[in-house]
Amino acid sequence: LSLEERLAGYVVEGSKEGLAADLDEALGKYAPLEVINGPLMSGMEEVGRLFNGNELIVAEVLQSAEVMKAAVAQLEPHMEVNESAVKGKIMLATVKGDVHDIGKNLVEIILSNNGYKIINLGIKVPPEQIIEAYRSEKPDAIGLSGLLVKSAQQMVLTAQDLRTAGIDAPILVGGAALTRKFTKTRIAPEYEGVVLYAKDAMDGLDIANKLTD
Ligand code: B1M
Repeated sequence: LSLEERLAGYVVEGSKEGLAADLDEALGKYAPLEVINGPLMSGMEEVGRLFNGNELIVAEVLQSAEVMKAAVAQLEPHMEVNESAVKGKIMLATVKGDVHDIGKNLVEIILSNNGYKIINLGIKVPPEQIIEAYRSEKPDAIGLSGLLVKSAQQMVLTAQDLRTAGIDAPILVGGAALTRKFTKTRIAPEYEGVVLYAKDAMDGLDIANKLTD
């Protein structure tokens, strides 16, 4: 197997044996984010496909998630750090009812490596908690992540609750079940401030940079 196939394989198999050495080798060829967005993500996509086809159970997907997290942790210190002054403060949360946090945590890494102070509220965060944290932290933007179809709907509810609470800071949304169109037609109309869709973590950084420029 090629290096790329082996890297995807660790995620699919949920096995860490040999992972560290292969990641070191990959760092000689690729930037850390290319390793994540390339072979590791294609492994995750395969896991999603297998899980969808009932060929994997949740416990196995959880092991794949562990491998992904370990890989990201090993790659993180090699990522480019932009030593600029603090550009802004961004709050991140996986919405109520959703436990998926690998994407959100990747967004945290990318933003904090590029001058942002991050308040990470974790997973399954209800709107009340986001509102409370917003009032005490006063971030420049609120980032919402969610991977389930019902999480897209939860973002609509969250936006409504934020508006009712009088909050109009920019909202950045991302996650697999979401689209730019859903963001524009379903979430944005429910909110006073701007609502922007990011397709991945780098896109999230570009948007944050535009917002704080
Ligand atoms: Co779940 N899961 N899962 N899962 N899981 C999906 C999402 C699913 C598509 C799999 C499938 O069926 N094919 C499916 C959703 C179906 C749907 O609603 N349409 C699914 C399901 C059904 C479930 C459960 C319901 C299963 C069950 O219990 N029966 C359950 C849900 C529990 C809950 O949330 N209440 C569940 C549980 C789990 C695990 C716990 C086992 C594990 C998560 C572990 C963890 O996160 N700590 C897990 C995993 C790993 C997945 C898949 C396989 C991979 C997700 C992932 O980490 N991808 C996923 C299938 C898939 O996506 N291929 C699946 C890698 C990550 C880097 O990508 O998070 O998309 P992603 O982030 C991207 C972009 O989306 C974007 O940037 C990142 C890349 O740079 N992004 C943002 C994300 N958030 C952003 C925020 C931003 C900006 C960009 O700004 C704020």
